[in-house]
Amino acid sequence: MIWRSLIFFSLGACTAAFGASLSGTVILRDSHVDAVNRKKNFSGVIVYARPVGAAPALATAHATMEQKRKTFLPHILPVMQGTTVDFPNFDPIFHNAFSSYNGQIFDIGLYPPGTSRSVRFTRTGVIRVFCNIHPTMSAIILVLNTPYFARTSTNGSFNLDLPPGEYDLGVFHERATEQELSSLSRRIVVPETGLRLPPIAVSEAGYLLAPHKNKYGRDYPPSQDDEIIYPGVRN
Ligand SMILES: [Cu+2]
Repeated sequence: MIWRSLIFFSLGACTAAFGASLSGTVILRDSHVDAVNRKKNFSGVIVYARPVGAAPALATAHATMEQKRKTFLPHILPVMQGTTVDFPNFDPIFHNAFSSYNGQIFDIGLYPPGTSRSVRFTRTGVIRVFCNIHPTMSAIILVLNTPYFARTSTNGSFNLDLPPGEYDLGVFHERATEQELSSLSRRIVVPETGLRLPPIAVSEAGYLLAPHKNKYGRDYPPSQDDEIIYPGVRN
């Protein structure tokens, strides 16, 4: 459980001793998702603030993306540039996390239950993560050049601690287009007393979920083939 203690240590180091807070609420619009429309679930949006004029050093921390019950957890993982992400496999079956579309391309190979592999992410960007065995598994690693970011809770609220100063504010939501997200970027000044932003409305209009291939660029084989390819592996 070394990765867990490293995460707690790194988060504690980031949030301690900063004088100001940046808070607000994100509202999702134009969605086709039931949880958004009926339950007003506005969770999972990342709000980040990059200090103006500063070039932060690469992080040396670790973060974790678990593979459990054929699911990547968390589904969206924001990390600072330079962070090493550990991919522990808690399932009784093999997994093979990879990304080959944009951001930082990687392939950690097929690895057995109870083991972990790691990747250090040194380039900023949106990395879409898939499993080469299980087509339903997907996740996103958002690599940011700032340590100041927060994830919205169910009601859309967010809060992050940071030093007072000038920042470029950014928003990431997996079901928003790049154009929508770039229109939400703006420069802000956080005073010592903190800053509460007006509500941020994020539209999901125009977003299309693109189907993905396996790491060889081919369609996934039928699921019953898993047992043939990996004898003895329970799926
Ligand atoms: Cu898998």
